[in-house]
Amino acid sequence: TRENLMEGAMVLRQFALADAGQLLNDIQQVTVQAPFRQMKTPGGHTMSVAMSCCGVLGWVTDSRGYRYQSEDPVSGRPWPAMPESFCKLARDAATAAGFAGFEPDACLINRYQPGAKMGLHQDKDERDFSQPIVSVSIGLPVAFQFGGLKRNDRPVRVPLTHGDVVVWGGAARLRYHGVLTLKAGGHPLTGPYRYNLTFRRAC
Ligand code: MD3
Ligand code: FE
Repeated sequence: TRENLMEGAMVLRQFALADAGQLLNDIQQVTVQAPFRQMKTPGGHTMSVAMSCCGVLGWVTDSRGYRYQSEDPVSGRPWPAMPESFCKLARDAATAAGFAGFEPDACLINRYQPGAKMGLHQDKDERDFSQPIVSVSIGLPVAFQFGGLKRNDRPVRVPLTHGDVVVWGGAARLRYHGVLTLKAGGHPLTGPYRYNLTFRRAC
């Protein structure tokens, strides 16, 4: 099913359900080469979400700031290539949401453990905000927060569950958003974790 969360934000419920096993295999392959790590924010805090990346560009944060770069700072090597299963899903979801021609060059892989969360923020490290962001939820469910264009705009809560795909474009692209604390649980495919893949056109 396709539901319009708000202008520009399309939820494709369970769009990735049939692909979840393949996606998890490919997450495993990528993270052998670029292991999950908890990065530091410019303010010196360690993020509770563990991250890895694949594709031509990866998103990183450290004491110098937030940015995209072509090397994994842990290994000094290029990020692993984006698996075909990732790329195909991102393109198909974007097309289904009205963004045919989306060619992501960056995929951020977020891994939430119990207690992990992501505070309200905007995604604005990319060059072209006319390009959408595609996000894929795998494993444990979580409550997602979708706010406005100002940090103080009261967010709405949206549950995101295994297999859900959201395409954020147009008027939704610069809205504040975040993820509430992951509650402990067990998922048949991911155990204690929630994974989120975010596909972007960074440059
Ligand atoms: C709404 N990740 O990595 S994905 C992120 O579940 C991030 O891991 C969350 O926010 C996660 O930056 C949420 C959903 C998402 C992604 C990008 C957006 C929602 C968005 C950009 C604009 C508006
Ligand atoms: Fe974000």
